[in-house]
Amino acid sequence: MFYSSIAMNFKLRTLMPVLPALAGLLLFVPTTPAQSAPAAKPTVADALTFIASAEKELGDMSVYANRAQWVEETYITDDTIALVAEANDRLIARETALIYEARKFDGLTLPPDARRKLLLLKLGIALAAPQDPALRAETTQKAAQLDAAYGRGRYCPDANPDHCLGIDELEPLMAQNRDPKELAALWAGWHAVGKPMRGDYARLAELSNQGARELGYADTGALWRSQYDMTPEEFQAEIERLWRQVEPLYRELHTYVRRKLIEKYGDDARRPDGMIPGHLLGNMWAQEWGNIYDVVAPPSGPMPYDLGAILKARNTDPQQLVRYGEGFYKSLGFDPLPESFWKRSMLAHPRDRDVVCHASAWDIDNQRDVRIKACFQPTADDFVTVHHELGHNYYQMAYRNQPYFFQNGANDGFHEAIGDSIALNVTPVYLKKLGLINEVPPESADIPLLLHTALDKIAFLPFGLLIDKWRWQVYSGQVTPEHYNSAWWALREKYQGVAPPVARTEADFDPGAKYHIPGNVPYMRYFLARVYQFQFYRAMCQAAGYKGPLNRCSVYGSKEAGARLNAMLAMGQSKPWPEALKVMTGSDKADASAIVEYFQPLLDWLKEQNKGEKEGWTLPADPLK
Ligand code: X8Z
Ligand code: ZN
Repeated sequence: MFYSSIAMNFKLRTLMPVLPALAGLLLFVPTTPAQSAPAAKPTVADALTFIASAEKELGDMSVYANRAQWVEETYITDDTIALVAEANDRLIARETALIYEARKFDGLTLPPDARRKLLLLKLGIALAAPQDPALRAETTQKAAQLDAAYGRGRYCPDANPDHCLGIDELEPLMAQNRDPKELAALWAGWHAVGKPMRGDYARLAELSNQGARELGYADTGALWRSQYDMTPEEFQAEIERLWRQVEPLYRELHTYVRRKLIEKYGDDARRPDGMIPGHLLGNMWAQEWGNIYDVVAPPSGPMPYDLGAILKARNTDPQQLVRYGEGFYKSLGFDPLPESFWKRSMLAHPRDRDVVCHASAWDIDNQRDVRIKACFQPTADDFVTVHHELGHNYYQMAYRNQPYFFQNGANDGFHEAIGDSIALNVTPVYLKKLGLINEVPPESADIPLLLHTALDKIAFLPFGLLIDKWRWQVYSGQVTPEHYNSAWWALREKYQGVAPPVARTEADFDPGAKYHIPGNVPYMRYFLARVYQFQFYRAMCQAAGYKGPLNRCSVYGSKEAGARLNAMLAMGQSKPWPEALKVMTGSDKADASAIVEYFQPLLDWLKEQNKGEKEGWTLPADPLK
């Protein structure tokens, strides 16, 4: 299984009461000989045998599909695209058939683990495909082609075909360039990669919706929202509850950053509606803003150190970057990464072929063949990404002794939160231990450090929320293909208060320029993870016996914190996520109080800075109304 790509989604399973809609599945049960003769009523023993054999079969098939996808994403050719589509086609076909077959055990009283495994089997398919073999093949081909189209995406400045840039090269430019015209050109150049995807994306949405409906869901969005041990409606309410808790922090940050950008860029940053132009925030998608710290820093608070510059000056290579991350996990008591990790991972952009650079963590054999695929650069962003990806790999290794159906995160947001909760421990004290900085800055540097972290963590929240709000609208049919781009921007404007730097029309398909859309990776997990990671981090700090302001805690070297974390990781998906959360934090409720506590000193400071400043922005009329 791998985080993140298409086939990974097959293992996104969680405990849910069987949806009433699944009763409709009877209509689709393929005719088998057993149905023509009166079949003996299945027994509990039959169910256990079925589960054991389904686990073995799907486990074996997943290894093959993982290998195919690994080869494709690290060597994109028309042949590898075809191979991965075929492997996924076979896997979806078998999984779908097993889902139907499992229905015959519905009336039985099974042991709790067996019942959960059957539920996870039934609910855990994220790229649903129609039963019809031709349509299923079209689904997996479209999915593989879109993923590859993103990987192959390039921007060639001045239309010079000899000088083309991939996203791994564009990202550092977006981070460092401070010329609004050049930034707008980089932004528009990369966003053009989405354009040709629109038709394929619309077709894939149609096909996966058909597959979801055949399985008894309203649409693919409803299928995705069913993965959280609660009904899709309860999940939506949960998301809104968390957003309400954190939205005030975002609005304060937005107000402050907008003023600072206007101070620096003047009319290039000023808009009558109060929104921020999306190319000035140091990130291609304006999803994390830490890279423009220098632009928004208070005069009294330059960043005490520039981690990116330090890594660069030391010529830190991708392997060394990962060694730093591994060192943290080892200090908590986790094993070193297996030798095969170093041999088989792809940590840098190979010079001679197309690859999917977007970072992901893989578990090829559901045992210890874990890997990272990334095009790491010596930047502060990638320092965090290393910890993020290793969080996936250590989760995968921690639950490897679980039965196959339980080898997954408690929910997908947990999987995304682990590595980030570790990265929160990268404090000045820790960096000094690594020898990356010489002096620990005084406590007066807390506000600059918190502001820097908030630019990444808080700025991300509305972005994390809106990506799947858009997809849910697409899947439900509320947004049709001719409104894809305007609906995308309506959400970006509403939640982020961020506007496109150049005019957009329906000739553009800007969602395609964000990996997870062509890559078919659900995104609400990252919103959840932003909340969970502070809960996990606070719990680790408590386990380590830390007392003091949360933002200064680092659990480096604490075996107690490691044991607490490992207890949750080792459970995999064997229990509903609230139980896993309880093991880690003592509470079974997702709760933004930890993130609020962490940033409270900054929030007070921002309110002070924003005095007299008009907060918020106005929206244009809704294009759909
Ligand atoms: O996609 C990722 C990881 C791989 S699961 C690098 N992230 C999201 C993104 O880049 O958009 C991590 C943060 C959000
Ligand atoms: Zn991730």
